[in-house]
Amino acid sequence: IRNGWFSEIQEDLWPGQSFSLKVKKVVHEEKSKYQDIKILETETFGMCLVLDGIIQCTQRDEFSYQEMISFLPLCCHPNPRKVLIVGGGDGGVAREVVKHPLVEEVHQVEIDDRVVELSKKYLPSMACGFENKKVKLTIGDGFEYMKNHKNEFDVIITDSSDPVGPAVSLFQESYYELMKNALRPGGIVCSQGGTYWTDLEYIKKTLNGCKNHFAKSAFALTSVPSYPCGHIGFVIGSLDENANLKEPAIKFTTGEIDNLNLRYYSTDVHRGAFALPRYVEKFLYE
Ligand code: AAT
Repeated sequence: IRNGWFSEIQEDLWPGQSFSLKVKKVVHEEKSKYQDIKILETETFGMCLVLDGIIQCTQRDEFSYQEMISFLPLCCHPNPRKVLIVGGGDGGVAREVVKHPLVEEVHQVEIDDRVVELSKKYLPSMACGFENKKVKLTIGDGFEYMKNHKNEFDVIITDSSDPVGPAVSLFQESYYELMKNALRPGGIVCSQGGTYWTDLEYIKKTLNGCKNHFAKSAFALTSVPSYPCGHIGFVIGSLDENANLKEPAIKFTTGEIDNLNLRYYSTDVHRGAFALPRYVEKFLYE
């Protein structure tokens, strides 16, 4: 933090560029067993969680990411009763997943209990997800957890940090194989996948890892101003060879969307999320 500004500098993942936020106050700072954690109160984006120098979420725009990583896979599944969340220590994805009327049970495995504790204290609008009775939180590594669960979940959402540090394993092909085995028939996965402006090669590698184990796979997008390049993508896979990921299996009406307090996700936004620039479509799919 220099002259009141936090800059998200990460020379390996997004060389030569950085997004900055004007900071009112550094609310908390510590080194946990796994990462450097900062909670910042920003001038215009509300509270912000930073791990190892990378912005994880801000109060102002988190709903775009948390709604989309949750409802894209949930709405692709005709009956998502049991859901697993990997990562997501702020609680925002849990908050979204429990909204879905068919979801009965949510299991979550997060590596760093300090992220959870600090989110409960400083990011209650997200951490409220942990208070729901359907949510069972385990502290541990998502990759290791997956090895011990077979034929259990309908949907697995991987809300992980970027592929540096503890999250690297969650982008590997072997992780997709483990997820396939942890799913029930017809299961769906959705993982944070980066942006095509800086990670196109990496996205292709992750997507191919998914493709090798899932009958259907695709890349979808959402807009998040506080993430690098202002948007982020998701790698989605389905075990159902008849699935059409672009068309929701369950379509909420506008009234239902409003009742669920969804501000970003809608049936039209779901369809549009899979529309990719031609050069990206060609590079990833052809
Ligand atoms: N909800 C949006 C915030 C995140 S948080 C990512 C979470 O993944 C963190 O809480 C981190 O502790 C956790 N995590 C990292 N590695 C693992 C692992 N191996 N097992 C379980 N949890 C893990 C996503 C931010 C995206 C940033 C985009 N630039």
